[in-house]
Amino acid sequence: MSKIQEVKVNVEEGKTKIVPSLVQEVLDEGEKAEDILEVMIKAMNVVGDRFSAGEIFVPEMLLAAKAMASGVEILKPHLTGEGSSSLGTCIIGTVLGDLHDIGKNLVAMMIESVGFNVIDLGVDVPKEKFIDAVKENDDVKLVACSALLTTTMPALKETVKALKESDLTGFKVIVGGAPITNEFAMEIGADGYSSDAGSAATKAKELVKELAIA
Ligand code: B12
Repeated sequence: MSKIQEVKVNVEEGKTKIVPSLVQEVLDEGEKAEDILEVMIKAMNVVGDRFSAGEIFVPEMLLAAKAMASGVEILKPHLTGEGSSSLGTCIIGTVLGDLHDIGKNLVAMMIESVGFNVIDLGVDVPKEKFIDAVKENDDVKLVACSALLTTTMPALKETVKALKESDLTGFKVIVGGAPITNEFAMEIGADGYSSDAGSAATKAKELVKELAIA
């Protein structure tokens, strides 16, 4: 088995102690950080499928998540560039009722790397907390909301609605997460959507440029 495949299998099996050193070895062998991230995301899809099939349960899913997070820590400096220019503040969080944060953390990392000052509200964030964060922080140009469960899509909708109906201005709202589509994002009134962390950073820059033109 190739070393990169070993990373995948060890993430699937939740081997938090092995994954960081294995990721480092694969990097040292010259493999690209983006490719290592891709196999780890594939590993999480396998884990999700096994969970759906009733082969594994929440504790195993949690271990796999921890293993992936430990690998991402090693990849971090290789995935992000030098965030030079200041594009303003981005408030990010996973919506109310939802505890998934790996994707949100990757998005935060990539958005930071293109020059935003990122304030991460964490998981299970009520809409009021997003609103307060916009009020309490300077130069907020972007609010990014994540939802990973079909059951938390309504909370995403409520959050976007609350942000848009508030008297706060000067920022755009971007949404994402596995069950979210561009169509749903537009339907609930978000300004932008992206399917992955890399394109989220590009979209974030585009949205803030639109703000400057408006
Ligand atoms: C790990 C995991 C967990 C862990 C989460 C740990 C953590 N710290 O995140 C734990 C064990 C806690 C968990 C719990 C549950 N989970 Co879970 N989980 C997963 C799993 C296996 C991986 C998720 C993940 O990290 N993927 C990897 C990351 C990199 O991908 P991502 O999150 O999609 O993010 C990318 C994009 O979506 C996008 N993105 C994400 N956020 C944002 C935000 C913005 C603004 C933008 C632009 C883009 C963007 O960019 C990211 C990077 O490329 C998925 C299966 C899957 N294939 O996704 C199930 C899955 C999401 N879980 C599921 C379920 C059912 C649950 C539980 C309800 C199980 C239970 N019975 O208790 C609970 C719910 C808990 C809760 N209230 O949130 C289902 C959801 C089904 C559905 N239709 O809603 C899935 C799909 C598994 C399955 N196949 O059944 N889970």
